[in-house]
Amino acid sequence: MGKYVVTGGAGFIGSALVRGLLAAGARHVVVIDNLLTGKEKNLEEVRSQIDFQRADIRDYSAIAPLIEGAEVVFHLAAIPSVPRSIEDPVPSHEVNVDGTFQVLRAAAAGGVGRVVYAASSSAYGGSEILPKVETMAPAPQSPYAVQKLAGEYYAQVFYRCFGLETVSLRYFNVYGPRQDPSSPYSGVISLFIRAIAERRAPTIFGDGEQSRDFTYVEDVVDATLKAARARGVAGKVYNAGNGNRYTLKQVWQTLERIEGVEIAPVYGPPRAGDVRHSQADVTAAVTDLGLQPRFSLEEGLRRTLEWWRAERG
Ligand code: UD2
Repeated sequence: MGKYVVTGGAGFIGSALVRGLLAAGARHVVVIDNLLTGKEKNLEEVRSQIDFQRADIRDYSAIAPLIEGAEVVFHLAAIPSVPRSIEDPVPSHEVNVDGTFQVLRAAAAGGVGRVVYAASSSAYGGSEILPKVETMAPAPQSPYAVQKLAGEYYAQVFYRCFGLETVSLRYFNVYGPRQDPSSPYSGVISLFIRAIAERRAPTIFGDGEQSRDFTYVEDVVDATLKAARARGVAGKVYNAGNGNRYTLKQVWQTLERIEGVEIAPVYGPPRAGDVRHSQADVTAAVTDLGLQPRFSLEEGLRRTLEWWRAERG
């Protein structure tokens, strides 16, 4: 087996992917992370099995030698969050667009076998039609959504113009262990998990009837590893979701049921750039990649709660 590179490998999803690669037998895993949102702690028990490189994806000369000759580059490094991209658009633009360009450029120059790019369900934006199918016209409604979509377009163009094999996976609201609730931009489930564990009320922005295809991190890791191996998928874009859809109210109620408590949420104003409903059509990913989501929302929430409690003793 060759060299595998994970950009953003110290992040929430990236560190789960690193574990997935090692479990699948990979022996040479290079992690590129600038530790802006990632944490070395996320890689704690696997640290000795990987080559950790603190580098910024915007810095071509730093990343090019690390990427050169890789069998697969998993490009997950990004500054996530819709509201963050509205409040502070420059860093997210630079990392998500310019950084992605530099990773693709280094991969093309370095003879990389394939790049799997972590795209986002936010590309679909406000379109009313559900579920969201890859053939729909994108309708991004935040800088973050535009940035992740630009990365997809770049990935496709690097295949068409430079022959670099790329596959983009539109991740749908991923949650699970190691998702950090400590920032105001944290994913909603990480915030809900902390709230229920501490017996506090969560804040819901809007009426709580907005819905998401919440996807457990191990399912997304599985999809990502499959995208690295699948044949005939170069230059394509796939949904990596569950195919389900839950409102925020339903997620909170599920947590209340699991924990056997009742805590009324606090409601705040709706968030700018927020998408109303999101749900993946996974037909293409099932057919072409062999996608096989295994975790129901309840099972995923139980596992995430278990992790939260173990972490905090
Ligand atoms: C978007 C993408 C997702 C991923 C993510 C990265 C969509 C549909 N999804 O997630 O695939 O790329 O960006 O950041 O575009 N909320 C609350 N209370 C809170 C926090 C959030 O009510 O304390 C709401 C928020 O207004 C939204 C929902 O929860 O309606 C989900 O928010 P999020 O930040 O977890 O993720 P989202 O959907 O922006």
